[in-house]
Amino acid sequence: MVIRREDYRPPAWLVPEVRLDFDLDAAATRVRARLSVTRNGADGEPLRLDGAGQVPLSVTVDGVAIDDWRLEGEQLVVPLAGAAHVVETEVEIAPDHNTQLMGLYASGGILCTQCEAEGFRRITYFPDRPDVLSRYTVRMTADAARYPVLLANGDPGATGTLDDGRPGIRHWAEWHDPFPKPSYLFALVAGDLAVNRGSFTTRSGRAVELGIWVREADLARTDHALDALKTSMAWDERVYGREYDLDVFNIVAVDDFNFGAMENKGLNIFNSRYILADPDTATDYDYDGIAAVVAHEYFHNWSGNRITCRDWFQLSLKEGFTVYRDQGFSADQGSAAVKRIEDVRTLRAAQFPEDAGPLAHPVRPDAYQEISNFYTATIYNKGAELIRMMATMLGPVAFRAGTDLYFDRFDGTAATCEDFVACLEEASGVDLTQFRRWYGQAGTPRVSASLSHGAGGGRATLRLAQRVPATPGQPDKQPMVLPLRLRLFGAETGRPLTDEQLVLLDQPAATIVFEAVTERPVLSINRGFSAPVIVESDRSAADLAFLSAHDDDPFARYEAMQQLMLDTLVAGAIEGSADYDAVIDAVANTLDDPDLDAAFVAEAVMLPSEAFVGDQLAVVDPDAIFRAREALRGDLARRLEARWRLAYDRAPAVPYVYSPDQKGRRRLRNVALGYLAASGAGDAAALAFAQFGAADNMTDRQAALTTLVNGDAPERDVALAAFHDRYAGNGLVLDKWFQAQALSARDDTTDRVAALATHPAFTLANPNRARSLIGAFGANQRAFHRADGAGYRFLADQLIALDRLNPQTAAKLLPPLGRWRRFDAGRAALMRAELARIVAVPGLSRDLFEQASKSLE
Ligand code: B3K
Ligand code: ZN
Repeated sequence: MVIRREDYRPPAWLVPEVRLDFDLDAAATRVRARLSVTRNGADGEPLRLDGAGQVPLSVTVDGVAIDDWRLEGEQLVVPLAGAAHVVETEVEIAPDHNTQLMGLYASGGILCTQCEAEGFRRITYFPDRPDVLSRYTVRMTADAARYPVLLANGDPGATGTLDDGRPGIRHWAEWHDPFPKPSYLFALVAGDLAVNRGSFTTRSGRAVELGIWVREADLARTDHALDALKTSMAWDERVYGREYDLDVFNIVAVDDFNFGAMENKGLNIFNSRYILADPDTATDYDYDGIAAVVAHEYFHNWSGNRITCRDWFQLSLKEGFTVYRDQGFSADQGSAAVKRIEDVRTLRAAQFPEDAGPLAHPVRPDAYQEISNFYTATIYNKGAELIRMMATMLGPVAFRAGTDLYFDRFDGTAATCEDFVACLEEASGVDLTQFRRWYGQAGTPRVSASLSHGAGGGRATLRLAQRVPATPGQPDKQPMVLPLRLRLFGAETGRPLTDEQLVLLDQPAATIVFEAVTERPVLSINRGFSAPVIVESDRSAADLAFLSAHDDDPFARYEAMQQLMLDTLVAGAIEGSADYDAVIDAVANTLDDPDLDAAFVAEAVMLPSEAFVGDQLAVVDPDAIFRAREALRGDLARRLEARWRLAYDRAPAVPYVYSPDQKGRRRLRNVALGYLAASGAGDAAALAFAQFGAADNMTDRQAALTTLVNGDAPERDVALAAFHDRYAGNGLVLDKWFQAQALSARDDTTDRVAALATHPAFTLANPNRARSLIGAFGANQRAFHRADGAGYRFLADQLIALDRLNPQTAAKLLPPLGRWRRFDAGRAALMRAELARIVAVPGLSRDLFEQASKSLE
């Protein structure tokens, strides 16, 4: 069934108050729900409550059992006259049979919930839609030994023990959340948990008790998350004027979780990989990710919880804005330039391909079959870019005035993307009428930029044109508003010739004239990646090399280097060889520049991914791309070997501290190690193996392992075995072991991955483990796209098996198979055959069916 945005109707009944009573047990949990309902629509409309899988054991209205209820599909329909009633239902559910990890489920002995988007209906009958906001009171009763800790949303209330004649001691706890919220923000947790406590005093003096709840054995790895939480709380007060509003804020980490984390009001539930860290088991990248996700979920308290979404088509209202907010937070913790580089890389790796493929959809979609499929890079990351563009156009002061207005006006409501844009517009006076097209039109705009310079007159002319490609269901596009930050530099002197200006390209084409340009200008455009577009310019290799050395915008400097590398790799992939000199000189210059910090250098000297090179080609040839990239990599490695050694030695391993400076040094050192291995230097494997053994932290150990896993030195198997044995008890680190092998550049990776799927430690039941092998493999361009189709067959087999357990996670891993249009006829046919095989599976989930069938179209 297709759900359409245009069909939105306000709910017929509201539920201002709800009381839930849980008798918790892993095998059979009883849920009694008491809903105070008030009519919101026309007389005669019955009350419709969503359910999924359960049957009502009893239904009462105003205390009297009724029998005129009926089931329509999974909905419980209760005929009601009048304006207000109390409706009570009782159901029984089985958390330990819940492999979908939606609703109430068990993870390693902990009972926990995940309700967004439509999981609450798997717990109890309810109008499970985000525009029904209720005050919740929750009572949980459970075995005191097995579930000593009982948590829910809001603030804690009464507790007690009871002697009801059942074996063991049972206890109960009540929680009350004074803030009306939609059902998707409901949460409870019951388990044997230890807590790392902290406190935060808000700027108005409210004392908040913080708690990070984990298994006792993991307690020592929770300090970083707790620090990140406190830093986030202070940041949101300072930057957005947002203060926390309850007396407690709890976070629980569980091992089985479908995505990163969930912003349930006052009780965030996290995938343990975004909480647990110590130097021995987590990389710098993991530390960054933890801080970003802790901040993201915390920021949702305002952008998502205090103001939620009217319907799921508005998902980017909370997700795009909250990603923008967490990006700003992370940028403030270290190098803003490097953070921007990382965010743009993510956008290009995940969102651009989505926008160019069969699953392309606007930031505010028009229709869906399964909402879980729309938690995408487009909603999240492109959504954040839309906010960023508006912030750029308004400037910081007006943007903040706009967000203040939004938070003030819509607090306590379920709002729309339009509401948000209208607030920015009203507070700033900037007309965003045409900008709104960004919400409705899918596809990545392409901008062509051509700069000419009249010989004598000193006049430079910049010709810009935009084109938005057709996407499924949207053949014709209107021109967008593209905010392009640009500046000209003098090719001879290296000096800026103009100030930076913000050009709003809102027509199909525009010409910009610069007077009195006294030397040949070089164009720096889309600085800071001010618009999420693809720029096609006619800049020469020499001009790109020039910008990579002279641009004063660090992102533009990085971008020039990337473009230079990309052009070289594309030429190499198409022609079989290319001139590497410009890249080699530019990389040497960057390595030699004493003014650049290590983190930036590391980013700048890394080659674009194989996938990104493929995105530039009319027909992707994974083998040719791999060869071209290895050739350039090898040449860079050999011709600059002395410099890589210097870079490696200049950043000696020191006792681990997670700080921006040390992180950057480790990154550069490990990039240098990778190049040394690519140079074929006789000592490279020994160097990597020595680093693997001596490292006092996971960043260096994993980098060394990755280097070895990509090669065939004898140290490879020794390191893999040692790593496995050392971390056999740590699931999150074992994920790294699987992932390193799934991403390996070796020829035999496809077969090895298939063998790893039968390893005793591999399981599809844990989403992190499934992603570490199958998800990583789908991203391995050469191994996945092996010409005989073995990679496609493997992925399809795994997805079909995973779909029976966990449709949501299976559907997330499908997109690599849907890119068949980008490949040669042979591969395309093999990919389509696997998609067709998936679609034909009897009893396939709606999740996987939607993704696979759309991918076939
Ligand atoms: N809002 C959740 C994501 C829920 C995904 C449901 N399929 C986490 C987040 O974005 O913060
Ligand atoms: Zn979010």
